[in-house]
Amino acid sequence: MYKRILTIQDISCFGQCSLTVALPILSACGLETVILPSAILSTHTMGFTGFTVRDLSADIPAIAAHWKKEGISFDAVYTGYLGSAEQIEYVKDIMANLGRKDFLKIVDPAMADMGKLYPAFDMTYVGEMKKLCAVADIILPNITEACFLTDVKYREQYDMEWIKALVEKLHVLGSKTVVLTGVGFSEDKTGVLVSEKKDGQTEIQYYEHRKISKGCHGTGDVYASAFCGAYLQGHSLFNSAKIAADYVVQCIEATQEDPEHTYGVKFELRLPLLIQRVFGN
Ligand code: PXL
Repeated sequence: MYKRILTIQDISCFGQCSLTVALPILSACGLETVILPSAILSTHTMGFTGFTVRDLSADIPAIAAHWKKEGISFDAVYTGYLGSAEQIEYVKDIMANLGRKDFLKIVDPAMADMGKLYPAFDMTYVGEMKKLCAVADIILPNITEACFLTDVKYREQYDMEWIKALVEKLHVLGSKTVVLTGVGFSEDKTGVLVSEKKDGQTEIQYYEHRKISKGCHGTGDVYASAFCGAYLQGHSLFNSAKIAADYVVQCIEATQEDPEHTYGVKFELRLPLLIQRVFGN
């Protein structure tokens, strides 16, 4: 099955995040990958100062109109870091107009980490992101993003009860499926929690794995891209969540011994392992 996915996120020219990781990972997973750059930045915004930003919001309606005229449509859309709060309305239009049968809407509300919003964003953006999550089939927030989306105070330490209540609030926002990343209950462990609403009931599955280091840039994008690749290639929700988690761990392992490589992970070196998992038996 040859599927076509549209991914909408920024191009950080340097820094191994957003489109520069999503395109190669989705392609490696055998998906025809169409890109819509939300903005172009010289680097990503964490750990660099003086980066350039060009917001491409104004170009999006004409691009979408051209696609519509050409009859170009998609099996799935996956959004990440977007250029502006105003842009989110355009993204919702694309979701409403360019989907094929069984169209899947996947939103990574990439806007915050470690208790803080990324420098480019404010509460107006958070408000618009809530609306985008409301129309998504699957959302992939980390705990910080989940807190901003639900107006819950961020915590570093928590238990399963607190996580379950947080996830329930995310469902209330509108999304049937929540893949919550970075959920760990001890120092050296982290994991991913998958929560699905089915006939009014919540079904929760949790995959715990090793935590190698405290936060590497771009791993949220590597995770979401690998998840989308595995899921659209036919793996179950939980299996896709596990494949993506294991891949991120392998990418961090490939990077951690290089003290100069602080801006992203060497995800290219572990693509063969991801391909094996996605296409192997
Ligand atoms: O990895 C998320 C991301 C994407 N794009 C830009 C960023 C970040 C995180 O900081 O700054 C521009």
